[in-house]
Amino acid sequence: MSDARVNAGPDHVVWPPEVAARYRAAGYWRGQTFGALLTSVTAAHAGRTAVVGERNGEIERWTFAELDERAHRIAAGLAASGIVPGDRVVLQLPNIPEFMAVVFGLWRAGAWPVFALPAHRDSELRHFAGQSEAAAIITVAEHERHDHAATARAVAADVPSVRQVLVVGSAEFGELAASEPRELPDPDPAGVAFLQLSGGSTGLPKLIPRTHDDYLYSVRESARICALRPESVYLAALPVSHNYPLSSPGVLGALHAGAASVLAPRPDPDTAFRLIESERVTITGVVPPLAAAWVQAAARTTRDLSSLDTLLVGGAKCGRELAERIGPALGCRLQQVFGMAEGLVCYTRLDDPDEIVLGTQGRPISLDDEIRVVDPDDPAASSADVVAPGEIGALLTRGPYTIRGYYRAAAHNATAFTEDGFYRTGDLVRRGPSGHLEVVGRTKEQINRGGEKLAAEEVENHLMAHPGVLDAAVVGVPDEYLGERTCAYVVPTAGSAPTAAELRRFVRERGVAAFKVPDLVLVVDAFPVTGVGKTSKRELRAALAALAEKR
Ligand code: OOB
Repeated sequence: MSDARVNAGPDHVVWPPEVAARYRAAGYWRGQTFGALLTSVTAAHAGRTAVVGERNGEIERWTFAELDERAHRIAAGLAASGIVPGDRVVLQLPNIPEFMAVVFGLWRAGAWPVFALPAHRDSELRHFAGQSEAAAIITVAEHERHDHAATARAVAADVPSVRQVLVVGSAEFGELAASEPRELPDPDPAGVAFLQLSGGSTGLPKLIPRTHDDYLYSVRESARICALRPESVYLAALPVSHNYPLSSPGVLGALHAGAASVLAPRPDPDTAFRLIESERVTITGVVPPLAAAWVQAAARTTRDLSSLDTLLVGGAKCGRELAERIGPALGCRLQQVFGMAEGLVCYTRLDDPDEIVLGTQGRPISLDDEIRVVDPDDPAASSADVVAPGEIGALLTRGPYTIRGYYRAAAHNATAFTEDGFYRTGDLVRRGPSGHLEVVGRTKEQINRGGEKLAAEEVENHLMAHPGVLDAAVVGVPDEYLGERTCAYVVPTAGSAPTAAELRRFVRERGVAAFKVPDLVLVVDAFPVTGVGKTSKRELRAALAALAEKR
C-alpha cells in the first residue's frame, strides 16, 4: 500500500503522518479551529460589523460580538438538542445572516455541516443525508418559492439517521438560538470540520472532507492574496455555501481579516449594485456569465460602484474578451480565480502584469501546492507522466489543503487519486514559465453550466428512469452566455416516443436542482459508438456543433 493510503480509515483518507508533520512545521496547519478563529477575531474587532444581510427588504447588521454570541447560543442549543461532536448536519440555507451564526454554531458544537446548495432538491438532499448518515437537516421554510421545510421533512422521514429538522425562522429554532451559552470542548483542529460537495463527474456529487487545519490555511492565504483588511467589505453574491464565496476569499476570508461580509439575496445586477452602493462593498466574486451581466448593466446604472476595487471571476473559464471589459466597465481590477472544492485554489496576484491577469487563471496559493501536468490521453497517467513545459496536459495536484480522498468513496478514490496521493482534477491546463495556469478544457464527464457543475451520468440516470427511455447520453453544448449548456441525447424504447418537453418535466419532477434539467433534449434512433462499442460522446458533440453551424 502506498504512503497516501496509510491512514485510510473506513470513511476517508488523510495525509500521511510525515506529510502532516511537514505542513505543521511550515506553519500551514496551526491547530486552530473555526470556533477559536471567531473567538480571536471577536476579541480584536468586537464592535466592527461582521455580517450584513436582508430580511423582508430590511437591512440587518451584526457586529462580531453579536455573531460570536449567536454562534455560542446556537452551539449550546444544538448540544442540548442532542447533536454531538462528529455528527453530520445537512445545511441548506440561502444567503441570510443566520448562515454564519449556524455554521459557527455547528463548528463550536463539533458537528460537521454538509453544505447543500439552495438549488438542491429532494434527490440531492436524500443523497447527502444518506451518504453522510446525517443526524439533522437545517433549512429555511421557503426560498425562491420552494418549500424547503417540506423537502427536508420528506427526506428525514426516509433517512433513518436524521433525528431532527430545524427550520431557521421557526419558533423552535428561535428557542434553540436563545439557549444559554456554555463552553463546549473545542474539536480537534486536525479533524474534519465539514463536508463540501464535488461538482461530480460520476453519479451523484461526492462529499469532500475538509479539516479545520487545512481549510483555515487556504482561508488565511486567500485573505492575504486578495489584500483583505478590516476596512474591506466582501459581497457574497453567489450562494454562500459554495466553496468559492465561502472561502476564496469569501465570507470566511473576510471574517479572518476582521472585515464585513454582505450577503446578497440574489446575484442580479440590480440587487448587487444596490448593496455595493449602500454598503460600500470593496470586493466580490462572480462567475463569468454574471460578470458579463454586470458589465452590461454597469453601462446604464445610476448606482455608485466607486467603492469596488476588486472583482474576482472564476468557477468557469473567463474568456479574454470578457476579462478585458471588466476593469473599464466596473472601475475595478480583475482577479481571476481557478479553484475546486477538493482543495487547490489559484489566483492571479494583485501585482501581476496585465497579460497574466487577463490571460491566465492564476497560480496556486501555496509554494507547497504540487502541480503536475500529465499525459492528457491517459486517464490513468501517474504523477511522473508529465508533458513538456508549456504543453497542454491533465492537471494533477497535491498539497496542504487538497484532500487525499472523498468521504466514504473508496472505489471512486482509487481512480480519482494517484497512488502517490495526487488528485486528478479532470482539468486540461497549460502552465506558463511563471507558474500561472491557463485552463483550456476538461477530461472529466462534467458539464460546467456557467459555474454550476453537473455530472453527465447523474442526469443520464434520471433520464433512464423514464419507461420510454432505452439509453441516454448527456453532453455539454458551447453557449455564448453560460459557456456551456446541457444537451441530452435519448434513444427511446421500442414503440415509445417521449417528447423533449415530457422528458425535461420528468427530470425536474424527480426532484433535482433546476440547473441539471437538460436545456436541450434530442430523441435519436441510436448513438454513434466508438471502436470498442461505447457511446461516442465526441461524435455526439460534433453532431451538435454541425447542427449549430447549419442554423
Ligand atoms: C469552484 O469549485 P467547484 O468545486 O465548483 O468546481 C471546480 C471545477 C474545476 O475543476 C474546474 O473544472 C472549474 O470548476 N473551474 C474553472 C475555473 N474555476 C473553476 N475552470 C476554468 N476557469 C476557472 N477560473 O468552481 C471554485 C472553488 C473555489 C474558488 C473558485 C471556484
